[in-house]
Amino acid sequence: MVAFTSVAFAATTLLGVTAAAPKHIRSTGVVHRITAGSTALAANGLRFDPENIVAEIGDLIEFSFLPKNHTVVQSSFDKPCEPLASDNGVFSGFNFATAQGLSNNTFVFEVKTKEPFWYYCSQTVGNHCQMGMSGVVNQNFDGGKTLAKYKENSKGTVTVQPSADKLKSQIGEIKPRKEL
Ligand SMILES: *[C@@H]1O[C@H](CO)[C@@H](O)[C@H](O)[C@H]1NC(C)=O
Ligand SMILES: *[C@@H]1O[C@H](CO)[C@@H](O)[C@H](O)[C@H]1NC(C)=O
Ligand SMILES: [Cu+2]
Repeated sequence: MVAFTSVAFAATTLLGVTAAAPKHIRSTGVVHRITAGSTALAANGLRFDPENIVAEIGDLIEFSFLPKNHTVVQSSFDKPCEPLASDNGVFSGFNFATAQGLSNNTFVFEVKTKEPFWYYCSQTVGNHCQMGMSGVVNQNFDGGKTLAKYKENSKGTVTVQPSADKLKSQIGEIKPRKEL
């Protein structure tokens, strides 16, 4: 095991793969569970819970969905309620509408960098993103780019969908939800 680890490390170094974007990520086995939609009346249900988490490379982020019809879309800090310009961000698709209780499926993706990962819900009926339905993984707690600021900047924006196909998910997997 020790020998294998050092060989793998040496190979990685030779290929010049940086720690920020490793080709093969070693899974940590840690799963962070986030609920899209909340039962807290104060936010009218339009929240991710928890909405600000710290995760390591190789951790999994698993979203479960409460009513109503939420999504997860990766975004930049600078353009709230819009997908990444590169078009290769995480998108769950509108695959988790539920009338009552948690949806049967979850959306799961792996943490690939320690850079802040911003995301929002792209449901336009009720303007979820503008109402504050957004979150972050690995916020930089030293700077001004806070989740509170992201939410403030969301007001007055127009939500953009990552794809014309509303069901198309990318950079993540739809998996059956397991009762804990
Ligand atoms: C969920 O919302 C999307 C976007 O507003 C809409 O196209 C879709 O029909 C909705 N699905 C359900 C089951 O309500
Ligand atoms: C979720 O699973 C339950 C139990 O298998 C089933 O009765 C229900 O119809 C499913 N809901 C949806 C929206 O598919
Ligand atoms: Cu939503």
